[in-house]
Amino acid sequence: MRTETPQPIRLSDYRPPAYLVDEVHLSFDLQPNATRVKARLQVRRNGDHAEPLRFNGERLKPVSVAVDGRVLAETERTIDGEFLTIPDVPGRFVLETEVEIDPENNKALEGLYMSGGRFCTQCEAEGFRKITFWPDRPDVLSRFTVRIEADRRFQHLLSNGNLMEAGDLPGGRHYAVWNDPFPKPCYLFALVAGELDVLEDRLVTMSGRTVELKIFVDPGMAPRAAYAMDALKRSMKWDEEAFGREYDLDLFMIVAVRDFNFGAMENKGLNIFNSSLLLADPATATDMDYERIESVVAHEYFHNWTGDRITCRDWFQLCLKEGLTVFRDQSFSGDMRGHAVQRIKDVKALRARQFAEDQGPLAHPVRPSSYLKIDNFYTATIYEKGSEVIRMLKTLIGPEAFRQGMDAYFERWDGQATTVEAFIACFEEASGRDLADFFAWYEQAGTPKVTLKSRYDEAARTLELELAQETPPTPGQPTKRPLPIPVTVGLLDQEGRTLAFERDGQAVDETVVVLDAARAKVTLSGVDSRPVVSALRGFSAPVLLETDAPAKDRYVQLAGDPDLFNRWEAGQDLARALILARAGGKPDEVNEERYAEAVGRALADQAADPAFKALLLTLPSESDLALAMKPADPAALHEAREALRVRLALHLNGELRHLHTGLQDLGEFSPDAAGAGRRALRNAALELMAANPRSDIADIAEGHYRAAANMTDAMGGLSALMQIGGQAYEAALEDFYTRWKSEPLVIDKWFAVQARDPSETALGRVMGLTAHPAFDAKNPNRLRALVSSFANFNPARFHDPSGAGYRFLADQILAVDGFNPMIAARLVDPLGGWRRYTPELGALMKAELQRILATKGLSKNVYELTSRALGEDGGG
Ligand code: B3K
Ligand code: ZN
Repeated sequence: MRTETPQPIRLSDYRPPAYLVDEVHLSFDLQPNATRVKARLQVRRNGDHAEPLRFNGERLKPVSVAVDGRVLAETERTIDGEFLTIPDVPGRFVLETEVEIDPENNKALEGLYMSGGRFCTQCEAEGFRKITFWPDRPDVLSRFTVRIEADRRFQHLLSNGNLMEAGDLPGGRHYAVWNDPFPKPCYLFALVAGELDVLEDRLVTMSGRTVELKIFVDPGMAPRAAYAMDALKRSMKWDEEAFGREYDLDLFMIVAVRDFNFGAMENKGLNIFNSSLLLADPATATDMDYERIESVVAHEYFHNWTGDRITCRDWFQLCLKEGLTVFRDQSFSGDMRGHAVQRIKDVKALRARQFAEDQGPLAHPVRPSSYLKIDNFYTATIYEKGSEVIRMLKTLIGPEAFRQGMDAYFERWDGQATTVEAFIACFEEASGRDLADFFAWYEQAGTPKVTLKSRYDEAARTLELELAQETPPTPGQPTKRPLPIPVTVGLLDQEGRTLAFERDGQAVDETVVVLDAARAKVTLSGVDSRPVVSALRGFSAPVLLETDAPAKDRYVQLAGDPDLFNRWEAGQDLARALILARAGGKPDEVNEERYAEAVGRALADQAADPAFKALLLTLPSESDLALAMKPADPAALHEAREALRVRLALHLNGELRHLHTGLQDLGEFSPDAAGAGRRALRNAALELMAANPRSDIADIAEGHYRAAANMTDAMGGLSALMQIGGQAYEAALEDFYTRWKSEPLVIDKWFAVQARDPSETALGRVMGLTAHPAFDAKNPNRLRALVSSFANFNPARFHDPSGAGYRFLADQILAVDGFNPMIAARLVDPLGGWRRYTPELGALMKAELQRILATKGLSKNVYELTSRALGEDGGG
């Protein structure tokens, strides 16, 4: 057990940096096991104080430290594994340090490390301190010049900014010098060195400047970067049009690496990507991969303004760049692929991850107020809920004021590190509104529950809406205040036609009701007939909505609510209620049948987009359902959900087969939204057909797999076969492996599909796969494919009543924590919700958390999440 309890960092303790670094010259002599880093910093005392200089530095082997050219004796400075401290320094001086680091043995993948024989870096949030001594905090902005020297087999030598100089050196070595004219925090520093192929293109910006675009990838992979390049160009143009933001350097580079802790990183002018989010061709990538590549390329590019040009004052302000940039990438994807479908997908992700977070021990506000390891706060709340908050802001003040506020923000804060308060102030000025109440969205954790009751008065032709809100307590926040919640409302008549009404004397089809107190009443007039209320259209606020509307209203909405989000939502609500009823021992067969019929009618709608229909066909996920069942019983939910799937499959047999045959892709593959939508619907049809117990279904699935001309269809076939099981599945798995064994990204999919198998034998299989020669826990993609997929997407088996699924996960966490704490900590989450499950399961989950916490030498990352999950702060 730990002997000392790590101390949290608090927002209220923020102090400006004691020393600033205006300029730095870094010089790297790259050797896999012994890289030398020389740093020459122009340091300046910030303010009038006599504090010693204290710079971060971890896992650095010091060689020398000099102030203004004089090497300090060991008695004149302290280096303790966390800090370099120099008690006595002048007001302005040059600090020169030299250290040695070991990239080859850096398996935490933070700082400078090696992936696939190449050097690369990851510095956000606190990795730069593993490269050199530095005030490693985002509010120290410096101009970087970087010299890289290496053996010539490391063919490309890359860093941020513009290439100033390059050439050969004696002894088979070469060098390059880079300069980044934009001051930046050290977390945006990047370096890459190695043998890479490059895909090049260029783009003329809105002011007529030509920007060189280069994507560096593993040798032979350049053609697979074509889609990312296309997405990059579209993103650059979109940011000019939607936000007036132009790219600022002459060169923009992206590098793909195989070993990366998360998706991608927005280093200034040199984005580094997990190769899974960059490389795609029809044979090896699914439509979902294409979609994610497009959105992540956009996200990292958009950071150039929201993150790089304007950064965060401290890590508590993380949502300032992340929530805002997610909002920007979601808007972009909506423009590219259709707003309704995009919105549904975004809300599904929000509910699955963020709502779950809010219901667990790790619930925290969009702007948290304390942490142990900032790595643990790259959460769905900061990202996804952070984006929802911006979206509500735009709804509340309107698009013009929103754009004006953004313009003011870019203008005022360019080149600086700032806060959420400063950001919101720009919108207060632009809209002339007091946003003090709105700010509570940043400070209060938890998902508000909104209830809506409606009363129609036929004689007066009025509809009274009575709204109320309540946010349940979250750890550390026992009482909650009301938030301003925009609820977009429209009305339908009983036939599903739009019903116009009046609000404050104005005739409208839709209105935004702002619920800004615990309860409120609003009266809509001119309502000609008893309406169906379509509320929270487009999911206008991240809340749980409960209404007193009868189920029949949902059927009207499912048949034709013009708000496609609510049309989809109506189907999900109906399905959720039926599954929960069955899981609770009260199956409602009549309405199950009615629901199947309604889905059939919705599928027949010729006007509806296939991508939308694919979403209609998919039932709420088991983890979504688990949030609605108290206490959650994953086995009962799995069975009940399967039962509804079987009913749908039987009832819609004809339609599904028809879709499956009719939507076959005959022409050339196109990754665009239209092509992807058709494939999504065809694969969703197959997925549902797989629930049909009839024997010819296995043949159809096998045929689908064998005939697949692209990875989307191959995976559609393989996962349908996985559900059916048996010989055909085993044969397909073997075929798939043999065919793709030299393609790591495809083999990740092979692991993931097996991890999601809900059949009884799957846990044994998953455990066996950890010994497979292709399994490598040191590669985060591979680990995620097997272990996270199992724990997050296979509730039926993860929650095995024996507790074996939990034990497996805890063993993995402990093993991975030995070399990669950031990744180990991400695996804790599935155990964190133990209080939401049946007492038997909860106790088994808790026991595994306790076993983890009792382990010696635990990282701060895993310690923080485990102790919080247990509701303890120390663990003794
Ligand atoms: N800013 C990075 C995330 C860094 C995570 C560090 N643990 C990628 C992104 O959000 O764009
Ligand atoms: Zn980001």
